[in-house]
Amino acid sequence: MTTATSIFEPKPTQNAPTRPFQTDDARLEPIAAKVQTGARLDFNDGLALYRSADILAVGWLANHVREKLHGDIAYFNVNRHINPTNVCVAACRLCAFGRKKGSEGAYTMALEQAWETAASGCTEAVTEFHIVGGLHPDLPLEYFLDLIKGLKERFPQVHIKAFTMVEIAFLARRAKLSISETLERLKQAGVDSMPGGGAEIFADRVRHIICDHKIDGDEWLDTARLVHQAGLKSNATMLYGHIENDEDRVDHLLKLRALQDETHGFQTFIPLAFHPDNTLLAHLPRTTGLTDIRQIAVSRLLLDNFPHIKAYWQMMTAKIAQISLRFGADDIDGTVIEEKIYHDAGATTPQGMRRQELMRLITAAGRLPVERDTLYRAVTRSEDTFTVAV
Ligand code: V47
Repeated sequence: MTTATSIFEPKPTQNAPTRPFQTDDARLEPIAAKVQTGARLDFNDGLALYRSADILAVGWLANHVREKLHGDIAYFNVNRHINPTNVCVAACRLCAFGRKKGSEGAYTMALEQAWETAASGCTEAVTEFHIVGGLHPDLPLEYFLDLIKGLKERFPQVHIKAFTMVEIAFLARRAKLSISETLERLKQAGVDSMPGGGAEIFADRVRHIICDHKIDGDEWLDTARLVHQAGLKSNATMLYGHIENDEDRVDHLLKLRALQDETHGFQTFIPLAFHPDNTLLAHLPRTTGLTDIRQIAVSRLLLDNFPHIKAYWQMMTAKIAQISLRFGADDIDGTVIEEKIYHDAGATTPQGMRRQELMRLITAAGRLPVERDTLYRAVTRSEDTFTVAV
């Protein structure tokens, strides 16, 4: 057993940048001054970071903040994704995963099947189940409560990170309960924290086009506030690389930052690159490596109150995730084992990655791999069991 340390304690780094900050882009100079003195960046700073041609200078600044917070540490976890159903009433243009009830490819797991899925395909003891799915028109809240209770009975040591703000709001409405009552029921069943999906882009103009039938941006934020007030941690995401502009992205990040000032309930921010294949926006091009790396860096710089920035390897590819560890990210996510949302939308990354391979990627980036649990406590392993530092 070890002891957890504060995220915000300065950590030592063997790779501290020896070069002073340099740039040809005069717009970055005042931003660099703010970053180096720990002052908060504003909306226009965010725009300048998105628009600067000097990606190395933007990366230098993000890396500076990242190393101040985490030194050389880069986190990963041993997790399993479970998607109990892809049946969804929302029909979002951005999504290739959701299916109408009864249509080809639609599935809903029986509870036994979901529990078997949880146990399958992994040879390493997972510390987290990541559970998200579609907005099913008929499944009652009890199905999800039984799913979680059954998982807790079978895998009491595994942290359950389940249901996006969108799913929670939908379940509450169907069960005719308030969000807080629904959260209480989910907590009692065994949900330990919430993932960050469904945030997409908060700006109404964009949201109306990419995910018209989901809760709006304010409702997503209000639900997250209630999650945090219920004593649960959550993550936050932003879907970029579709029809949004720089202003929409800065607006999204600053809204998350404002809520975090209020609740301190977010753990990790995960920028998600739009994958267009098999969606109603399939004509859009994919993001490039440079866009993805810049998004990581700008997120690290604007979200000064978020402890962690995750470069989700399955969405970014392992290679871009690895480079991101020097552009602001301190986490590459986990073993995953089975991924559907990105693979339905054309991802070519493997379905999962072994623990050893995640560690190799991190080490090769000159970082120190630390296995974490969902709450960022260090995990130590012997054979097939693990201990979490408390
Ligand atoms: O909510 C859906 C996005 C999210 C597409 O919290 C798409 O630790 C790109 O939220 N192209 C689900 N993105 C994934 C997610 C997540 C992943 C890993 C870790 C965590 C965490 C959260 O994926 C959805 C939506 O925002 N999404 N379709 C698509 N075609």
